This record gives sequence, structure tokens and C-alpha cells, in this order.
Amino acid sequence: MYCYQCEETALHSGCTVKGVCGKRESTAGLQDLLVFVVRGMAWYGEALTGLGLGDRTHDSFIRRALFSTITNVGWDDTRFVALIEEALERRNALRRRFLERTGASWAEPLPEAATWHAPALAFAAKAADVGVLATENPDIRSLRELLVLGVKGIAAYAEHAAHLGYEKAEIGLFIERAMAATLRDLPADTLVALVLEAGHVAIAAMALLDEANTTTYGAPEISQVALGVRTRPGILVSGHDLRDLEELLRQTEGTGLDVYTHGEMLPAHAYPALKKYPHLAGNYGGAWWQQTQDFEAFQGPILMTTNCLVPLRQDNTYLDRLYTTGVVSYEGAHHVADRPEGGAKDFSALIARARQCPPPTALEAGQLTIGFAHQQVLALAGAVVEAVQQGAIRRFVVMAGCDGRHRARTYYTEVAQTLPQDSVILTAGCAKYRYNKLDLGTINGIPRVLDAGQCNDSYSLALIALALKDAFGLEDINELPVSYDIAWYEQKAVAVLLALLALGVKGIRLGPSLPAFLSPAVAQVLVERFHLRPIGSVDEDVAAMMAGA
Ligand code: FSO
Ligand code: SF4
Repeated sequence: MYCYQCEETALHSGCTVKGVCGKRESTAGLQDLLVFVVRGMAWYGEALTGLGLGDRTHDSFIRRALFSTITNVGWDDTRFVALIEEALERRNALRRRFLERTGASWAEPLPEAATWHAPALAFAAKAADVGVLATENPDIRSLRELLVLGVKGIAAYAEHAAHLGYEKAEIGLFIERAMAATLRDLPADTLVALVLEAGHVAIAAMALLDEANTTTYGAPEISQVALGVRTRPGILVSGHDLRDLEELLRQTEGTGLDVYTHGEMLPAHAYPALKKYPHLAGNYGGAWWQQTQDFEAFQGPILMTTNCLVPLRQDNTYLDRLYTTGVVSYEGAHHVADRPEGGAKDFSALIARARQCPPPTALEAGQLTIGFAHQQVLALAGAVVEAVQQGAIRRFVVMAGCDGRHRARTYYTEVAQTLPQDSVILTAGCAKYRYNKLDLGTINGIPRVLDAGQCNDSYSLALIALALKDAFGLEDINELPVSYDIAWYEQKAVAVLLALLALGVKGIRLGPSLPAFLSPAVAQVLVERFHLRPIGSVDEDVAAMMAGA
């Protein structure tokens, strides 16, 4: 195996024996093979689109296939074997259509991803040939991977929007074009252009998801979220899928059960159509990487709707209380099937299990204030602009992104603590768990940590920056008193980063380390064009950011 798609990759180079995340070699190989066959699907898809025979019926499958290979999503090899088999069937259907139309008249040779076929028994052997290292030139490999990893993030966000009935053909068309491009001998410049285009598509995907979430559940509003527990048995919901949470809330109404959010599900408490449920009891536990302790203590069933699911430790006892759904899979856990057309998922088994469980053990007390997505912040725009003009707010620091296990991530806690009192932190994603429970105070009644929501709600932060630019009559987003100190971990964050670059944001600090999939030459392109840089020491970075650098 060779996997270097996340920030925690071994030796900051690549996981080659077993993932630092716990991914087995067999799973890594099947994921590579799935991506390979999806590339083959995309190759025909793009060709058929060019022939006026575009077929968007495979978009949903392609999104789910890519999403399932994101870090901490799919752990069950049997699910990947089934996905590869389905991908081969779909690719062959596209191939038949293509051959019917073109016969022998197509000039370009067919890539292997478009023709290879074998039964499941041969998947493991083939996987060894189709991974990251199949591309020899390190810079082309780096650009192809940057593109594919950004596309994985885009696919995930677009899939969430699709669950709420929001789809855009342009996203599917781009995914098809980008994946097909990785099968061609393209010059580096063409790949760089595709990577930058991926940033624009990432903005489109996050905008679509924002529209889907806010149209369905209302605009997030300032809300208090309890961190303690109640006395009744509970269900813990993690991941990012709001529709799963909503269906579970409906099905648990009047059952005597409470529902708690975990990790990236925290922002659900700010949506009017979700917070209205009195049994949405609070937020439980810390960031994703602490879940083996938190899930153990919870005592009731846990529903994982998306990443991040981590492998259980040997002494964990919650496998029988673990429920996966959607693209998430884990050997030995229960899986809640997809919703039937026009219907809802059936959570009855999980609910029955919850009734037999004791209530959760309290981990914390107190509450958090959340709900600062773009609509809410723009409603406060007058006060914010005034605070800047009076000098009460000197700087905004965008600290969006992911949390992770690495000790170096204490940097983000320390930055939050070191930033002076006249600065405001804008956050989104699970990165916030490094500082959202510190008491950092308020400025003119505005909290010093404004939490816009999930990682995809980084879109909100971009809208806020654009609105501030207009409010101050500035030409360029980079003239704002805003610095970017982003933490990344997995591939959704790659999409968010590309989106920020596409918006023209310069001088982003990225940590705790730059991606291993950036070759020195590709990293240099990002440094030169966008002044992207790694994080430094806390004191130096805080001083530089406050000075506008
Ligand atoms: Fe975090 Fe995990 Fe949302 Fe990620 S829970 S790390 S960027 O999956 O998706 O922020
Ligand atoms: Fe390694 Fe990250 Fe890949 Fe897991 S996802 S195998 S930790 S690079």
C-alpha cells in the first residue's frame, strides 16, 4: 500500500504497511482499485458527454464511491469489493454505449482503467499496480493526487447536498473531467489549471450544500448547546449528515430517549428545524480522535453518518452499540440501510437498542455558544463593522479546518490563547475543538470565537469575508484585516483549501504540516502564487498575523 492522503501519514511521507489511521493494506488496495475503476467510468463519461450522450445517472454512484475512500469513512473490505463490482458493471455499460456510438473511429487509445476487468478474487493482486505510485514522475503524481483528493472532498459535499435533493450537473461534469484527466499524459500546467478549477467547483459544492441545509432546516442562529447529560438513555449522532439526524429525531420523538450530537454534528443545534426538538439534548465528547474514550463512556448506541470513524481499541466494548450508515462501514458494526425512494431510513433497531442502555456518563458540564454562519454574522454586520472602525476588533483570524491526534496541534490552542483581546477567531470544522471550550471572552458583546459550523461551512466564512470587503469598500479580499491559520487533516479540507485559493486568498498558514502529496515543485507553485506557508512558532505567527502578515 501507499497512502499519503491525510495529514497524519507515516513519517510525513506515506503509509506503506498499515495506516497510522489503522487502515489495513487490503482496504487501502481496494480503495485504490475503486478509484481506478471510477477513473475508467469517468473516461467514458467524459467521452460520451463530448458526443452529446452525457449521462448523469452515474454521478451519485461516483460521489459515493469517492466519498467512501476518504480517511476514516470505509473500513469494511466487503463493502469495497461490492463497490468495485458495481463500478465495473457501470463502467462496462458506459463502454458498450461508447463503442456502439464510435465503433473503431475513436483515435485515442483506451486507458487500462477503461478496459481492465476481473472477478473479485483478482482484486487484491491488481490493487498493487494501480495506486499512487503508478505515476512515476513525482510532480505529475503530486498534481494528479492533489486533484483527486480535492475531488474526493467535493464529492462528499455534493453528496450531502444531494441527500437533501440538491444536485448540480456542473459538479458531476467536473468530477468526470477531472478523474478522466488523471488517465491522460497531460502537461503540468494543464493539471495545475484543473486543480485551480477544482477550487471553484469546491465553492460551488459548498454553496449548494449551504443552500440545501439552510433551505431545509432554516438559517443557523445563535444558540446555546449543553455539554452535560440528562438522565434518560441517549443516542449519539456523529458525522456531518443533517438529514440522518433529522430522521432520527423524528423517529425518537416521544420515546423517552434523548439524542446527543458528537464532533461535526455540533452545528445541528443552531438550525431552527433541528433545535426545535426538545430531546436534542446537547453535544457530547470532544473531537473525532478522542472517540474511543467518548463512545465508551456514552453507554448508548452511536450513529456514524460520515467521517470520522476510527477503529476501536482492543479494550473498547461499544462495537455492538456502533451503527454505521451511508458510505460509512465497519466490520462487525450494524449498518442502517439507505432510505427507500421518497422515504426515510429505518432507525428502529438502533432505537430499540437505546432503550436497553443506561444513560450516558457525564464528561463535562456547561454550554457552548454556536450558530455564527453567514446569515447570523451578516445580521450583526453593523456591530462588527463598528467594532472594527472603533478599533475594538483589530483582526480576524480564520482558524477553520480539522482537528487531529498530533501533539503539534496544541499550536492551535496556544494561538487561540495568545491572540490579543482585540482579535476574533472565525472557525468552522472540527478544528474548533482545540479552543472552543476556552473562555476567550467577548468584544462589545460579540464572542471572540465565532463558530460558523461544519467544515463545509467554511463557505460561510468566505461569504463573511466578501461582505466585509464590500462593507469597507475594499477592492481585494486580501486587504481585509483577516488572517488565515488553517488546520487540515483529510480530503474535505483539501477541497476547502482549494476553495480559499480560488477565492484569491493569499498568505494562508497551513498546519500542522504541509501535505505529503505536494512534491517540492508543486508546493513551490502554491507558495509563489498564493504565498501558502507552513505554520511556525505560536508567538511568531501571532505577532505576524496581528501585523497583517
Ligand atoms: Fe473533522 Fe473528520 Fe469535517 Fe473532516 S470530523 S476531520 S475536514 O472528517 O470533515 O471537520
Ligand atoms: Fe495513512 Fe492517512 Fe492514508 Fe490512513 S488515510 S493510510 S493515516 S495517509
